[in-house]
Amino acid sequence: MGHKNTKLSQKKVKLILSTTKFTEEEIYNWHRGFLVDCPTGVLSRSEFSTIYSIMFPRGDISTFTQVLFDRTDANNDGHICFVEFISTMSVMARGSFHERLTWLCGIFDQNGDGILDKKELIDLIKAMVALTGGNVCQDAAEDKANEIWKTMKKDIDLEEGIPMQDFVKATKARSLIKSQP
Ligand SMILES: [Ca+2]
Ligand SMILES: [Ca+2]
Repeated sequence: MGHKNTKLSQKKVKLILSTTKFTEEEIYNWHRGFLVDCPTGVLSRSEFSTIYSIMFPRGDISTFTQVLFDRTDANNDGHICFVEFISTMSVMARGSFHERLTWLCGIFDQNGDGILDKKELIDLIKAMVALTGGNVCQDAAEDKANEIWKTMKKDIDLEEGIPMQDFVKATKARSLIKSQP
């Protein structure tokens, strides 16, 4: 079992090459690093949370890591294998701001309807701030959500929520999220 999980076959490398922006050399480097943090070759939910809390020590990203774990665990077996891990890292480390924001919106669109409602937007704002090393309380995140909400509604007249594609395109929303509280 351990051997199966820790081995990086040519087939897996090919798969990763076709689905990520990494080169073959980078894939092997990431794999070596992955095995240092995770000698069994798969990450449990608690190991995953620990790694992220070390990477982002200043913000509370516990909600984010739970949601991210569920999204990264593509086959839903309760563990993250290297292929699942590197797919997520490709977007986080190599994606453009637009790609990362689209990806984050997808993570926080919890009911998967392609629309960010207010609660989803607030969770997204908290995660964005935490990931850039800041910390934001519920009230401040709500204020920011309201601010974005108002701007978006003027542009696209929506009552129910913000379609993800409009949100990602809205430069005002992007700059609001980018800026620290
Ligand atoms: Ca899995
Ligand atoms: Ca939604």
